[in-house]
Amino acid sequence: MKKQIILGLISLLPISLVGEETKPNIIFIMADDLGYGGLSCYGSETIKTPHLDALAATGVRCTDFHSNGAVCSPTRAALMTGRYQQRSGVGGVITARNHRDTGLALSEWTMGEAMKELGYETALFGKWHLGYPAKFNPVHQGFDEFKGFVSGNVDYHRHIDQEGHFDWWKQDEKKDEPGYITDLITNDALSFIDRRKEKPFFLVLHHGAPHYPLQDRETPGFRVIGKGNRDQPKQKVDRKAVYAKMIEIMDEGVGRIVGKLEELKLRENTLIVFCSDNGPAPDGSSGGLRGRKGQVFEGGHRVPGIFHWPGQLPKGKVCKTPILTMDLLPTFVSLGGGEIEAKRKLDGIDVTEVLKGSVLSRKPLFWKHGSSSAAREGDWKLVVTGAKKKKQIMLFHLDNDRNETVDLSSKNPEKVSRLLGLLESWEKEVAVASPVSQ
Ligand SMILES: [Ca+2]
Repeated sequence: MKKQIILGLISLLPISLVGEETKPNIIFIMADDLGYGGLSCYGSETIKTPHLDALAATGVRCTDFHSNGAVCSPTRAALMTGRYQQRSGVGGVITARNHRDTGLALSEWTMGEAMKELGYETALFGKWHLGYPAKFNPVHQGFDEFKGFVSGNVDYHRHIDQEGHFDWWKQDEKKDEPGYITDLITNDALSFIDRRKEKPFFLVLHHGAPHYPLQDRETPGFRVIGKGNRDQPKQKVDRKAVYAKMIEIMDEGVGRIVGKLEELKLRENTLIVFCSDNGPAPDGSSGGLRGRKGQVFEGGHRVPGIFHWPGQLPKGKVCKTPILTMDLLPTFVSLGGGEIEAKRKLDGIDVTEVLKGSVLSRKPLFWKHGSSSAAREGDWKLVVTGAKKKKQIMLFHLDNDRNETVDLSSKNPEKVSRLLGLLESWEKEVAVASPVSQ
């Protein structure tokens, strides 16, 4: 019986391998709370990121790339589902204190499952933040391998979350190992590439950097199990220097991964994508944009976005078309030779041709965080902040005023009215949580 099964598998192999040699490997790297101004290729004068700069200089550097959320979990839900995060019920942070039993529904069709269906070897290393119990683990959402943490942040050395829970996992079991998490994530990536290089692979790296706590390789661990402790006392850390170092160590990891691909002669057939999950916390830089993490002004969601694939994507191009996190799933599926079935009803779109230089006029785009929300159509952006008596409505024209300094609402009442209408319709539509059809 066993022999028959093995023979059966062997006879199927040539068929299943058809096309696989031409599929690109995809490596997706996401920083945590890295603002628009957080890399040297996006204007930082104090943080040196030569490896990401090189990818930007010889690939596509997006100046209008946006996280779907203004905070962590929502952006990750949009990334995994290819839809506005409200549709999967993850409109806010899945907090370590109050949401320990919830997570992204297993009935959602995720990016991991999509790529698995296309024959990819899949892994996610680093931050998940889409559910604490083992049943919500990435290995149950299409990823062959998971190593990392499931909360919003851990002590970079002791791997303890801000509520005092130990939080380092191998697959869906808690298992510790020594190391600084940014290095562990890079090391796991290198090991995965070595082990899985014979087949097309889809590798997701969700760094903790530069989210608090501010710790580089030398900053001692401080959290203890059983005791909530968000960030170390400010006076004990040179915050500016450590913050820069955290990003530079992540960049060094990008360099090691590119080096590994070159060593294995995989560079030509590998797409590397880099972005952030939301705007900066107070230690970071929005590059002059208004607002920061947790806000729907540009600073809260316009982030670095870099795409690099030698010979396939333009070299040294600046892409000015809006791209959102939710576009990555359909784009990766398309590059992997698949098609999105109509029944999925994704909000994200395949942006491959946009990255190659096509001009695209997008449907209106929306952001929502708490009682604040925003709608964008072309270069017009409506921002609504506060609730009831504190409600404030602003209108900006991003082409002339990317930093949202001049409120044009009183001069353009018709535009305000149109965008308000679109926003209200959208809010009603996505408020009904419904898993992607299976
Ligand atoms: Ca974040």
